[in-house]
Amino acid sequence: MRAAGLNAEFGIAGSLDFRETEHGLVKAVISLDGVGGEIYLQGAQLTAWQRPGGRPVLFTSPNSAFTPGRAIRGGVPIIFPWFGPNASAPEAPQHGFARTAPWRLAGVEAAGREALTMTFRLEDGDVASPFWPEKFRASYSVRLGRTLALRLAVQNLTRREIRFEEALHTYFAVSDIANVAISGLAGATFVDKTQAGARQPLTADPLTITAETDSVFLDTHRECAIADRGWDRHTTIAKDGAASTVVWNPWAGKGAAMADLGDPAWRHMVCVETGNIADKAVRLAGDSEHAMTTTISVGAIPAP
Ligand code: TA6
Repeated sequence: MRAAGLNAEFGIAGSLDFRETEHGLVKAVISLDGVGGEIYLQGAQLTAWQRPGGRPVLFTSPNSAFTPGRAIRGGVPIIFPWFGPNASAPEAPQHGFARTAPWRLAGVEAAGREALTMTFRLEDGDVASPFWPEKFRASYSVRLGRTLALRLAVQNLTRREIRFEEALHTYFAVSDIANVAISGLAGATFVDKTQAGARQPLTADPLTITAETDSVFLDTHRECAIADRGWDRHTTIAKDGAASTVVWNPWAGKGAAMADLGDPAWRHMVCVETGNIADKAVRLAGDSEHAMTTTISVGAIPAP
């Protein structure tokens, strides 16, 4: 549905407006009391979230493409139904089809001007993927307020078990990657994708980033936090129904070479992703549903 139709059905004067972009995408612009955000219908991709008087919490690359069928570099890409390359189909798109798929807006619920919840739907018929031809219904809700709550639920519409990976691939804005310390992962085993997938426990506490970092923590259920001493910002990432956490920054070489990221943009983002990946992929029984949630809160760095 295009912007005019969405405004007629879901628009809320002064709070929720749908717009066509110059390259033919449709986005929702949310403006509440001090809280703002943007969500593209393509991929149901949240690309901006601001809090009262605060800097943007999410990072979206100034060099990102915003064209139909191209993944937007930033915000919260929905990774589903596989993470990374598709092991059985090298020609399949990296990170699955959900982040470039045409999600449908199913509902909007406003809590005055404090918060707004938008719910999106995607079904197998919307994508007809040859790489994962399962019958499914995905529902994704975004609650924008002073905190951000994201929920991805997948229904198995078949009568047999299906397997899928998933992640909310969140890009956090940071003052500079050198100012960042990530807590909540110490002692957890991670797959180091910069070291050919070697598995080792994280000994550093907190995790700081001084080189390319692409770490998949397969079995962590704890809350993580990003402390950014450059902005005196403490971002808490709580989760439920998600066993894996990924920490990624491409660093100088890869970051500068990415046309939709570049230098110095790579210095101003870190991904801390919530998901169910590899060994922790979801194995969902027939006629059942799995839900994963993440709740993101922002405050000042607590006194030691
Ligand atoms: O989550 C980290 C990662 O898997 C990295 O390996 C890197 O590929 C990143 O995702 C971005 O992937 P993309 O397909 O968006 O360029």
